[in-house]
Amino acid sequence: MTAFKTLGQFIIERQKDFPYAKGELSRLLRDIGIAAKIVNREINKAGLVDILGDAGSSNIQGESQKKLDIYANEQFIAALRSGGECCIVVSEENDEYLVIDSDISNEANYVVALDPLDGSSNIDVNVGVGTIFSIYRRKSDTGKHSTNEDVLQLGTEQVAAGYVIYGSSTMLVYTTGKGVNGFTLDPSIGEFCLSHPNMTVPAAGTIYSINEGNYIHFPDGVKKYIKYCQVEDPDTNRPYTSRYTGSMVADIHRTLIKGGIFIYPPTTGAKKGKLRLIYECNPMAYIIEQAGGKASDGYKRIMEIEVRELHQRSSIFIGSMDMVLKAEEFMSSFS
Ligand code: AHM
Ligand code: MG
Repeated sequence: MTAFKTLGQFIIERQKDFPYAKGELSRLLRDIGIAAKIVNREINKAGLVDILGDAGSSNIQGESQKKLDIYANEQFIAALRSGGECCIVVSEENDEYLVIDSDISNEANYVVALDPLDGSSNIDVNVGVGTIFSIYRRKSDTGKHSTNEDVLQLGTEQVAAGYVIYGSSTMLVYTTGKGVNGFTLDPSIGEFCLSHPNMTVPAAGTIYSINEGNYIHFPDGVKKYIKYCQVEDPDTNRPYTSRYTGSMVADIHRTLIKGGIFIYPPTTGAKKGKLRLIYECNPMAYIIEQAGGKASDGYKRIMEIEVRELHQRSSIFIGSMDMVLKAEEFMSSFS
């Protein structure tokens, strides 16, 4: 009898919690777990093989694609394709959404949105990177063509979301709307094992996480909130600590465990910030809300933002309830 619980065992145990308990979502999560292990293996040996560096092509946002971005994208899509539960994939690395096989013959009921390798510019310097995923139920009937309705769903319609962090250890953290659980990969047995059950984000944090290099381009509300974080006040433990890795997954993972706020605000050059709503902001918002935290664009709930485009961007203020509420106060008072 093993003392630990693997991701596979946990998913099967929790199957009864799922809204459509036919085992499809369980299989989908299992497939994502398998792809994560394959990507983890490649990332671990990134410095050893000729896989570092640019692949020479660009994605739709004009960012150069790293070889590992492309590799991770292919692995996740291949796992979703062979698993048979996913009909459409939205990926940061693909300009259009990808219909798995023919959408008319496809009986699969789930849409998956992916950032296959977030923070990939950090690979070259051995800082943690991650995969973010978001799962929706298909809206169109099986046997019919998929539509925009399937991919442009509100964040509140997510049935599951999670991330994998390839860091000092590799972890998979996910929610299906019944709390958040974290699993650490044990490389000796090749299994994700439940290590962080029922994760909750501390309501009051003391860490703020933002790229302050962009300070002069921030709106007044953000500038004044940063100054508030830096003011001396023993009652509120200020000045707060600043931490920013440049990998959203790593920064949110720290926020989930230690509390704090992660901000990617609007800037003068990018009115909606940088991060993408469907496969970065919404899944992280779902996880943090499920852990008792809050996710906002500075004024309103991330998961209620209307989704008009596949690669739509949104500003994000996410983390400990008290810190996000305070940042929102500054946004509405000064912006
Ligand atoms: P990516 O998906 O192209 O890797 O970009 C997203 C990343 C986030 O992980 C991170 O929080 C942010 O971009 C960092 O951006 P910046 O360098 O502007 O601070
Ligand atoms: Mg990303």
